Amino acid sequence: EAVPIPEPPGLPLLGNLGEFSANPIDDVVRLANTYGEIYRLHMGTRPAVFVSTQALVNEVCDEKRFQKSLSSVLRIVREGVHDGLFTAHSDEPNWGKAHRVLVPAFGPLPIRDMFDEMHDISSQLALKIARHGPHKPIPVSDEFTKLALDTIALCSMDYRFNSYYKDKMHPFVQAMGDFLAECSRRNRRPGFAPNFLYRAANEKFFNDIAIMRDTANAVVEARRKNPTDRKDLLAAMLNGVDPQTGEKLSDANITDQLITFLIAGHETTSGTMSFAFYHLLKNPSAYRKVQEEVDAVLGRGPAKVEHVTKLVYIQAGTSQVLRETLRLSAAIPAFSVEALEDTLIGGKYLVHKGEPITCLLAKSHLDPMVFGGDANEFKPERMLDDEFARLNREFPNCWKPFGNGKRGCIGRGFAWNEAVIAMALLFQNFNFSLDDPNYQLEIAASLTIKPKDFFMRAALRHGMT
Ligand code: MNH
Repeated sequence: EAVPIPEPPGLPLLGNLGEFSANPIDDVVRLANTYGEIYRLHMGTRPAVFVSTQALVNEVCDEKRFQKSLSSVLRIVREGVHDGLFTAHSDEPNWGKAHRVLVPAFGPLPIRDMFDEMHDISSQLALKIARHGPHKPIPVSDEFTKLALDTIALCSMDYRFNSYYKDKMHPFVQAMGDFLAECSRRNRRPGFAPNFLYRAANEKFFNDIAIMRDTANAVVEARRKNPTDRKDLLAAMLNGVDPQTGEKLSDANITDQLITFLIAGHETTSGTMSFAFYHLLKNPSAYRKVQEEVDAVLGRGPAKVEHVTKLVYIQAGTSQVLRETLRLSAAIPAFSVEALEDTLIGGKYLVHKGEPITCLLAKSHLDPMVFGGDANEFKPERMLDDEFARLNREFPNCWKPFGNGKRGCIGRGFAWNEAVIAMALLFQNFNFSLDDPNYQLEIAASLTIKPKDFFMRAALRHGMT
């Protein structure tokens, strides 16, 4: 009954490593286009299965049979952040402990309370754009990276990177980008390659990790010097007691968590916002609807916390745009699980206990069985609440940009609020246009994706609000 899983031909020892270019996501999508709903590669000697339809993704999202896998690139990321929340095995004690201690800090009420600080950073971006004037090409991904890094650090750690007041990105951003890129390269390095061939790269890898740890430790240091009664993420890390074990997080674990949150909390949100602007600038009717929604909710007055929920519920506006953006351009374009026991998936493909199965969102989010013949088009209408609910009911796990189950994203509400506030402020104040009307989307990929060399312009609609 078992049918063999297609395997592209490879070489001894190297396996299929020859398939990979500088943009591994493009490569695995290309292989899905050739080999279909499931295939297996050999990363050197390590097997790796890739699934790319809603039906197979749905099956492997069953937490009774599958769990989050760290056999893929995340096993390398662990060298930097160990058993931090993102890279811990589900059965490692520090995962449960940190999960219980940190989840409350990202609940709806704490996030609502972050409005003023999210607004603060968004206004910095708006003022900067206004002062540069309508002819300045805005490097979209860079500006949103600053927004997201400053926002996560201010809201959850009361720490100001003040990225908009600096010419260069904070060294953390460079170190993080290089670290993630190196993780991806190491993941595609043949197992037999002797270490000395990579001496310079290895030195830089550990130096980048040190820069990230220094940044995290500076944040903790700043808090210890200036005690507050804020109830933010950092407070939860420093003072929180796990109800189950009665223990607090260790200092080393706090460093791991801070780096994890600084990385996970800004790479993805900035990519999502950059893609949202890309899709809106390429789709004038969707752009118009967001504009109308923002004008209807905010008018010319100051943005307030009550506006956020209204922007989330009005039809075919900001919220649907974010959902559709995360479908077509999921900032984390794949995540991996593994079977708890050898098992058949799709009723016929044998996968082995522990071998990573990567859910290719970049492909399953385009499944024509779910999204129809226009699956590749940007249509926020399909994300209206009723339609979105129907899709998720009829095709469970068809939309997975925040990962799965108990290992799903802890910062989803945070990211959503941040993006809605920033978009509201930006649309209230500016008319945006493409810097190059013929811009063709190119993807810059590390563990997350962003539009590459993407520039827009912004003209004030009226005086700043
Ligand atoms: Mn987030 C896990 C996507 C914003 C912190 N996040 C995940 C996963 C995905 C994901 C996918 C699961 C990865 C896996 O299975 O290996 N996250 C996103 C996206 C956005 C995002 C698309 C924005 C848009 N994430 C954020 C923000 C924060 C954050 C903002 C922090 C404030 N995410 C996390 C953490 C985890 C995670 C921490 C790991 C949770 C766990 O495993 O317990």
